[in-house]
Amino acid sequence: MFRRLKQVFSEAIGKFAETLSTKELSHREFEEIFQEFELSLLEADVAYDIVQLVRKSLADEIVGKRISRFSDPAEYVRSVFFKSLKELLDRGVYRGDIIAEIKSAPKPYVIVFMGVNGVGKTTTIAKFAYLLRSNGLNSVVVASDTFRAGAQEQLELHSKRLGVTFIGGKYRSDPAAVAKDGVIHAVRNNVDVVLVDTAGRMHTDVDLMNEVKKVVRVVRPNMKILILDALTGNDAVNQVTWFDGQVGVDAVILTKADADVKGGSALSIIMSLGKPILYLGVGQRYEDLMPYNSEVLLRRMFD
Ligand SMILES: Nc1nc2c(ncn2[C@@H]2O[C@H](COP(=O)(O)OP(=O)(O)OP(=O)(O)O)[C@@H](O)[C@H]2O)c(=O)[nH]1
Ligand SMILES: [Mg+2]
Repeated sequence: MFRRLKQVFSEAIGKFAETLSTKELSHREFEEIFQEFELSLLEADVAYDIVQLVRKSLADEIVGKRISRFSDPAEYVRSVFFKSLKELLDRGVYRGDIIAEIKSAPKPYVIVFMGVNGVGKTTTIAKFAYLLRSNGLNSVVVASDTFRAGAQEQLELHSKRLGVTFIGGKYRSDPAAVAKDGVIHAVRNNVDVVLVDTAGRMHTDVDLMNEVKKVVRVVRPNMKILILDALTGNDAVNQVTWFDGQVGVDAVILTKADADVKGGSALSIIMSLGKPILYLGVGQRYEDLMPYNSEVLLRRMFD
C-alpha cells in the first residue's frame, strides 16, 4: 500500500529541499519542480483534481518562504507535505468512535452494508463481526443477499468460523423480510448488533436500488455503510453520490487498500468522498480492517 507514492513523495521532497537550502523558492521554480512531480503523481493513479489540490496547498506553504539556515530543508519540506496532505486526508475522518456509539445505543444496533458487485461487502461484514467480538459485543449476521447463488453459504461459512448467529432466507425471497427476521432474532436474544449483508447492485439498477431502499425502510438501521473498492478510482465518487441520493450513506469502508500498490487510487478516493471513512480493508483475513486514521496513513507514505 502506497509503495509507489512513497517513492514519488520522497523524490519530490528531495528536489524542493535542494533549492530551498540555497534560497527562497519563486513561483516559477516551484512550478518547474512541481510539473515533474505532477506527472509522477498522475502515473501513480492520483486523480487530476487531487493533484491540483496538492499543488495549491504546497505552493501556499513553500513559495516565497525562506527557511532558517539552522533548520534542515528536507525536514522542513517533509513537514509541509505532511501538513498539506493531512488537511486533505482529514476530510475523511469519522468524528466519533463507532464501537463506543454501539455500546451506548439501545440494543440492537443495526447496520446495513451496501455497495456495487464484488467490492467486499460480505468479507467486510465478517471482519466487522470479528471486530465486534474482540470488543466484547455479540452480533448476528443476516444474509439479505437472496439473489446471488452462493451468497447465503458464503456468509454462513463466515458465521460458523466466527461463532456468530446466521440468519438467512430462501433464494429469491424478499431481502427486507430476511433483514427483519435478523432484527427480530436480535431483539429476542438480546444481541448487541445486527449486520445486514445486501446483494451487490450497480447503482444504476433501479429495481435493485428500490430493494435496498425497502430493506432500509423496514429495519431502520442506525447506520448505512457503503462499501467501496479502493481500486475503483473515480467511479467510487459516483457510487457515493448515487447511493447517497437513493438510500443515504452515513459512512464508508474502503476495501482492498492493500491491493492498490501504487496508492494513488485509494488516496484520491479518500480525498474526494465527502463522507466519513470508518475503516480500510487491508487484506483478506478477519484482522485486516484498519481504523481510518490520517496520521497512520501519512506515516506509511513518509517514513
Ligand atoms: N486484498 C483484499 N481483498 C479483499 C478485501 N475485501 C474483500 N476482498 C476480496 O474481494 C472479493 C469479493 O469480496 P466479497 O466480500 O465477496 O464482495 P461482495 O461485495 O460481498 O460481493 P457480491 O456479494 O458478489 O456483490 C473476495 O475475494 C474477497 O476476499 C480487502 O480488504 N483486501
Ligand atoms: Mg456479498
